[in-house]
Amino acid sequence: MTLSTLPTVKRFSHLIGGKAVSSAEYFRSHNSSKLSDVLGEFPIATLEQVREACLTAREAFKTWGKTPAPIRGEIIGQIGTALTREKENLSQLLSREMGKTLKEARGDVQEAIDTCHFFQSEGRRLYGQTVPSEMANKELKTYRRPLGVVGMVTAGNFPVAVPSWKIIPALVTGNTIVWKPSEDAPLTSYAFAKLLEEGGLPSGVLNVVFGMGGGSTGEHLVNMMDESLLGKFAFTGSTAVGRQIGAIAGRNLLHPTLELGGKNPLVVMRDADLENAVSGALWASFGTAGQRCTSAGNILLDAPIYDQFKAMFLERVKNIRIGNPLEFEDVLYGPFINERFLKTWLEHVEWGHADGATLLYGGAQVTAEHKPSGFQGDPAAGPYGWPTVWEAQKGMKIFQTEVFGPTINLVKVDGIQDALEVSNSVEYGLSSAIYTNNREWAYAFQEGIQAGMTSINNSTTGAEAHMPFGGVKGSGNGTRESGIWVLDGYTYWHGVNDDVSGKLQLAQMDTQYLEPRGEFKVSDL
Ligand code: UN1
Repeated sequence: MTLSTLPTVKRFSHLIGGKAVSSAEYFRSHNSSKLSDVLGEFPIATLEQVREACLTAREAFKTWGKTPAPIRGEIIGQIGTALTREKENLSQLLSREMGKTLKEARGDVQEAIDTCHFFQSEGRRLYGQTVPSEMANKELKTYRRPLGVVGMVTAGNFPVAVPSWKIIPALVTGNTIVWKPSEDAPLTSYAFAKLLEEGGLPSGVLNVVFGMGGGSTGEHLVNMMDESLLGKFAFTGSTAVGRQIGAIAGRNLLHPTLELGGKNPLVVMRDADLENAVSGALWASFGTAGQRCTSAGNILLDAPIYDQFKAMFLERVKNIRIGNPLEFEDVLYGPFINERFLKTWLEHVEWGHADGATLLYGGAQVTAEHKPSGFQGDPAAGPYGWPTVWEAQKGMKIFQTEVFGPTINLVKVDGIQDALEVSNSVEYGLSSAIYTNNREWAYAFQEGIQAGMTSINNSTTGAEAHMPFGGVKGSGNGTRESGIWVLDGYTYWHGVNDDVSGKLQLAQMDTQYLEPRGEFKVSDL
């Protein structure tokens, strides 16, 4: 095939101020399950274009920030309607672009719809308080105010749900946005942005700039904090990049939202329902090919059930169905998001060997010559990993370090206190889970675990759209997404004193305090 007969690839644009804007340089997005299927070409925004997007958002903020919150909420409702109508098409596209199963892709889109439902009505609440004053004829009131222009950088593993956790609450509270979506899922992000626009957002309220992260568009957007063009930054991604963003935000006195990595423990106690625990562990380890920040990183097994769980788990692992999720709807997982994720995962396999961990199963790329029995279709069409199971110990590099891939460590512990100590020895603290029917152990875990989220008798994944999402330690800076808690991330509190007395009344000084009366002693009775 000569160059002139190659099928043309559709070119997409940035969305800045309601206009399609192009750049000199482009990158391509591929179908994760079929690398020959090119989904589109996307421009790489320059520093000047990112600055232009921020200035556009700043201009739009003047009107959007003053639009009544219930009206902003109605637009969020209309976005929810548009997403519901396009749910199936968007899910198919999402699955094609980043490789998660259709069931999960539908969940990803549904999480954004749920977020719209929640925040549509938040536009009619967004409560402030009336507070009693210590003086007569004085009114005290509090208001939530928007922060201005929010810069956002998001990851490719949840290309709809996770951006929606930032975009929807930021909009309903009156902020405007410059969003740099993941270079791993640009077409899904573009489609999502068009549905957001369809909901009725005025031009310039949501601006989308495409490109890479470090040294490219993402970094330019982060640097806009130093140019005082942003009032807030929100990021989902690695702990290393989160620390850099946090430092830049800090010197500009901004409080960023940082949702970072995890190495989430899933504990199985000696009394647990093992069938249920094995199902939860299998899903937490291998769902989305392990590419969730809530995926299980270590399975901590109480010593008396270690061997039984290991046997039951490995039996299930050997039968996992893997393949192109658009061709085979019943697979547990599909390909890596792209080759980059496969490469990092293979390096992680090497660490496991260097650590001296015992490889119980997998540990390699799936190829035509070497594939698991449950593999469906053509392994050469996309980057696939074997489900991989290690026996590991606290302190090993594979025990400590997050990796986005179908890999899990079995770690032996002895009793609840040991389970807690081993769980808390990683530097992350995002999600966690325990399987037990002993109330005291479940309670001890809930109280002792260092994590932002805990499941009892369920997997480490599965956060709902109206619960606080986020972690402690290396997993974030304490900000929370979703539910009412996210509102604090996108607003500041404005306290207003309204004095209607017509005279100068000084708090603390002119306050009419009443003296206590004579002392009363119970012993005098
Ligand atoms: C993520 O992996 O970045 O709880 C988010 C879950 C999903 C969200 C995961 N609802 O697994």
